[in-house]
Amino acid sequence: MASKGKKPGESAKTAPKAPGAKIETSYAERQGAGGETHQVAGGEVAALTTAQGAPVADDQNTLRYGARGPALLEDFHFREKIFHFDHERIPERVVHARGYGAHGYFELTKSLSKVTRADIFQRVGERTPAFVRFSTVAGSKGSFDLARDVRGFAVKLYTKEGNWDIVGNNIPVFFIQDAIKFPDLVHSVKPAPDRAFPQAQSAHDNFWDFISLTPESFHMIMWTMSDRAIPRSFRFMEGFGVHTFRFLDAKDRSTFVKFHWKPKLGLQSVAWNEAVKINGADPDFHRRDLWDAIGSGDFPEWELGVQIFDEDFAESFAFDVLDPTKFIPEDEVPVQVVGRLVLDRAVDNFFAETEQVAFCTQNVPPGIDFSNDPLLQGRNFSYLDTQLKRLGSPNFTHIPINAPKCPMAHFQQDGHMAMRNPQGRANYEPNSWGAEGGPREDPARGFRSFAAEETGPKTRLRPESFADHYSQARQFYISQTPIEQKHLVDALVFELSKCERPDIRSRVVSHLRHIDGSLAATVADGLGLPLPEPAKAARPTITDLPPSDALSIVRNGPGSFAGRKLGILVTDGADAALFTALVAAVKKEKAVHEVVAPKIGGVTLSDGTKVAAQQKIDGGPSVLFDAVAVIASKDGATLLAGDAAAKDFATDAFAHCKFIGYSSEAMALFEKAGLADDLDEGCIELTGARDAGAFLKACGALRLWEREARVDLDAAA
Ligand code: HDD
Repeated sequence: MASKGKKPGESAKTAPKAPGAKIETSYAERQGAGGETHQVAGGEVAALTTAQGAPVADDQNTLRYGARGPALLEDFHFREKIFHFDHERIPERVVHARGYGAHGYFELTKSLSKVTRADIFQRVGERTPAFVRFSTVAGSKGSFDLARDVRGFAVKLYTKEGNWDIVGNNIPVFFIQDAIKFPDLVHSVKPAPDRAFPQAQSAHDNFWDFISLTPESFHMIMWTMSDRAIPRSFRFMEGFGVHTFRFLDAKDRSTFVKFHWKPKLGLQSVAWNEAVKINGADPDFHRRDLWDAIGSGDFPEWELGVQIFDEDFAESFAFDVLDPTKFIPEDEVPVQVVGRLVLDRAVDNFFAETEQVAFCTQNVPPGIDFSNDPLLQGRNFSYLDTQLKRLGSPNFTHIPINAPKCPMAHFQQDGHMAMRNPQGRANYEPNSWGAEGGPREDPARGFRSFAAEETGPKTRLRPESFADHYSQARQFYISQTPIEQKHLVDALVFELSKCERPDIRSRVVSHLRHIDGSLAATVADGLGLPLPEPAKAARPTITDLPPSDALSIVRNGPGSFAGRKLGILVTDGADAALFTALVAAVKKEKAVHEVVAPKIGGVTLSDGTKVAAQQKIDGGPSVLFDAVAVIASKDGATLLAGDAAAKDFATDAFAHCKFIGYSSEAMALFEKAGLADDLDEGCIELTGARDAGAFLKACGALRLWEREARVDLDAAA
């Protein structure tokens, strides 16, 4: 198992050397460019070849009659190159098109051998290779990372008894109860078919029209309108298998199980106004974060937790465990931690790995089985089906990222791009070719389904036990801290304000009335809407479900700045001792920093030390950082005070409730930015190097949310 981090840009393999390839002169040299940009002359380097292996002498000019004549069809190198280029794209995923993946491993910390015979859960300390792809759902492949959206959290575990894919999200419930509604849900959120916008967002009529007519979606809506849908990074979000699955023990006895991934660095999200600006400043914010963390050796890590329960619990639970719009509160069935997932290796090639990886919910090893959750049953058809469209061949399992890492033997053969075919004469079974006849069934080790007894008429009927749509939505809402409730209300008001049809806005609020009276009233007020009558409800809301701390992001924060990023805005002549102490304190907290300066060439500090910048102020707004510091000289602060980008740096950090450290000279900037009278306990003056450590400790709270009441009209109201 590889466990060494690969620095971004570092390739695992070096290009193959053509035997004896000694390149005499390069194109650059022939054109008189001196080989400065084409350093191939004279060395032992790989010769450029066609895909058929023929060495290429000239890759800059097509073959033509004379210097100015027509091109020749005979130019096989040109034709092959353009032919291949023309076919580079494959269809993007119909949902979850934008994603980012990394390799790692799962390590078992607690044996589950009593409840499952799954090989991966038998031996404590054993590592299983893993590949994880995070994604947004609605946006296309080139969309921005900080859309308000569910995040996909798909894990492929290459177990010794076959690949196991836990194709989950960062939210433990889903919009719909039956897979037959999935195309409608997705159509509604994707760009409208006539105008092809809006891209990567749910703030539009079609989505809310569908939602307002689909009461079962309202629990999920509470989650997607919460800050869970604008995570700070993949590294700071939870993952959930969503459905109830089954564990099967050695005697095929079954218990139910739900899967959870818990980030080691705690939960964190950004503010909505910040998300909107991040999308402009760095549309790749999340993928860059993952790439940088792995590259710097700060490997992202999650615990695997399981909620295990039996039929008796399922019978006694207030909701149906087969209903994917419901979760089981951790307070009712505790999450037991049984292992850890570590991502320690970036991909070598995005297309080969992240784009071609094919997750399928039906990929389960012996010892794990499905429940009758109707969404899961439908998914088990859809994922296999979609891979054929996307990857173009039933042989997609031959692609290295999808191939199991355990032995495989079967009689499947041929098809497009077949890399493996049965060897020998027998490609069928049973056969009488003895040892040469190929693989045989293994009733003892092989996959066996749980022998559930099923009865009943063939019907299209939603079970009565799925009919409560609001009780858990309410439980989620009342489990949020006041600031999280405010963000949820703000999100609903924002989204519905983008709907053109007042009747859609009103219909949504009519459902909110079943969730929480003040929630509905505040949203109606935010929309300037008379409070509508409550929607017709199939079941009255259960109002005494207890709040659960596990549902709040704020209550599950890290309490430390580890893994976070400080942006330090510096100028020429800034206090060198303070700057150095700040950088040391960042390191001590296991955080990282970036220097933002008026020029990318960096600055010269008070003691003459030169410091390189990672960002020029215009390209490094404070939305890219978890906290900021402004360390300026007197002249430098005057310079910043006259710069709009520097003023935005300060005002945005303040408006997004970030901790701000500053040298006294920076007041000149704050004055011009209109902040001087508002500075609060989250704005910490750094009077000398000794204050750096305390500032970084304060940053561990991540945000001073109390400030929001002073910077937001809606909060003040
Ligand atoms: Fe799905 C992709 C998660 C319901 C059909 N889904 C996809 C991915 C994730 C999820 C994380 C991206 C995998 C990757 O990174 O390649 N989907 C979920 C969750 C659901 C869910 C947690 C509900 C609990 N999905 C769902 C339903 C259907 C699909 C009900 C269809 C009936 N999902 C697909 C798909 C995708 C997909 C069309 C698109 C690309 C792919 O599968 O490989 O088959």
